[in-house]
Amino acid sequence: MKWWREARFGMFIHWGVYSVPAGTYKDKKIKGIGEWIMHRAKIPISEYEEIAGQFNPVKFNAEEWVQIAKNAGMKYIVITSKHHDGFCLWDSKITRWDIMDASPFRRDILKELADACQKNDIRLSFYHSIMDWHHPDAQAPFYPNYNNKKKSNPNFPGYVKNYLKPQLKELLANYGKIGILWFDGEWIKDWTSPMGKDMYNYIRSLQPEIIINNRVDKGRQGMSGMNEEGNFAGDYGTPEQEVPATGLSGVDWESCMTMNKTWGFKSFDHDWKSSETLIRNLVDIASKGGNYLLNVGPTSEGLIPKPSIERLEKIGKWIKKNKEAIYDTSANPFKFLEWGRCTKKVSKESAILYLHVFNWPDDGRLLVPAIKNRIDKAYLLTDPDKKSLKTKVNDDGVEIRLPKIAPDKISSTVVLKIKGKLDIGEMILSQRKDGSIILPAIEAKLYGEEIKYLSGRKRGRDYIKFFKSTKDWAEWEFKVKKPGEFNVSAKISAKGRGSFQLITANQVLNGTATKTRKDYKFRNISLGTLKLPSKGKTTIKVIPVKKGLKPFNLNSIILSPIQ
Ligand code: FHN
Repeated sequence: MKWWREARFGMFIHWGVYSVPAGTYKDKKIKGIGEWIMHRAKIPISEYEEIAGQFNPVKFNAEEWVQIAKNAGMKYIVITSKHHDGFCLWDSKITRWDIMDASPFRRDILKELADACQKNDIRLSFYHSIMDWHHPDAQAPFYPNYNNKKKSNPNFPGYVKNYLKPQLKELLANYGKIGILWFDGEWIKDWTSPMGKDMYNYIRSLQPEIIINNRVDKGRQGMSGMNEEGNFAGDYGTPEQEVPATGLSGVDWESCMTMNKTWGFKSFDHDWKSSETLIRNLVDIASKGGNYLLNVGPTSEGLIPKPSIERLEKIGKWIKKNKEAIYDTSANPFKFLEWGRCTKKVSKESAILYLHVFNWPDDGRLLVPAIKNRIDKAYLLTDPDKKSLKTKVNDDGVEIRLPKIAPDKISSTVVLKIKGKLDIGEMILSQRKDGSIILPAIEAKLYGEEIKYLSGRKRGRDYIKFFKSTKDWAEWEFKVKKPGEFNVSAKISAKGRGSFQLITANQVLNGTATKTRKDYKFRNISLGTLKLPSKGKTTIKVIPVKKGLKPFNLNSIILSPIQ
């Protein structure tokens, strides 16, 4: 895993026949991700094969794509050798449903890409779908519901033995050393965990050093990559379209994300994430010890969409200046940082912390909490002279004096070199500079049988799930630096009305959770005002109060100072 852990950043490419309709079928805009159009638009296989007859990406230039990835700072490429529609982007001897026989293009795309990757020292990897909507022994007979989770095809084992495995053998025998086999489509009824384990061993037998993701087995939905028996499957976890709130501890993991809303090209999906979001995603993921697999969906002409190229160029510019703080770094030792993120490089006798400052402090003071080491030096990574920044140790940690203007408005890197083995003291939540106190779900101590913290899944799940029991409660300990009176609110989502209390040493506030649209659509519930009269450690407790209440989800408690 060494090269993979050092790489931190890769390009995902979803490309195939689906880029021809590009989201539109019979003049209708089809909802959902573009590469699923065959299923969502219920396209009969014969019709879909005619569409393949129009797939002629004459502007495809492998060298160009690899240069775009390389200049963006990406170290590996994962391309869909075969997505769910079964169409093969390489010259397969096992089927005519491939780029050589079913399209006018008649060039081996993966071969051209493999050569370009080899030339540019980029690791080529294959995304390969276990689910296959075109093969008669797989899901084809389930038309029009190609993604049928209830039905089994009695011939599926034959598909695995005589089609899936031989094709993977072609891919691992003819295109050089492959970095990762990125399985997908493992959720179907026909695919079992024993098949996954057998497949893992089979792939490993073909290329002993290849990395295999956890979707070779079942159960990746847990995002911890644990399979149904609760064992870790494959070599790394694959959270999708989200960053687990605290990373996935103890395992390697990679967040795969789109740049707009679709993996495969859709002509009318212009909902592009900003370069700021993409760069901060990269930093956030690296700070939690993960890799970022960022997707492009090329057009039917073979071009990466211009908005994708523009963003990748901006990411590349940022990485060029900050690469030391991303590649070959490891997860940060802090639980939370008010101003940004942190990555690190540690050795026995010293450590370097890379402080990624998103919110540059107006007063020029950056607090790095809980550090107990002596500071060797602090400087701006992009300062060619590495001019030392003033540092001051106080009982909250180390304060660094920064220049007025941030070197980069998206994320500026401050290097903090420390002597000796990294020594982080007790991390206690403390009042922010603006006097506010944020108590996030992730930092609560939970008491009771059913209550639990649910972290990262789709759309940023990050909350304490309160159940019916009034024996459950959540408690935060935090440090008050500026006593006073505060407006108190709770960020809550709920399926119905749920009452609860917020309790401190000498006050009780009542709140009622009201129904919200979705679990992850939080609403700020005002709870009234609270006096925190003295400095130092304070505890707040939140407890449900009514029997039979509807479960509610608590994302955070916010105390805003009343000026
Ligand atoms: O169904 C696929 C989808 O088309 C896309 O390939 C994503 C990328 O990780 N994986 C599956 C959905 O989880």
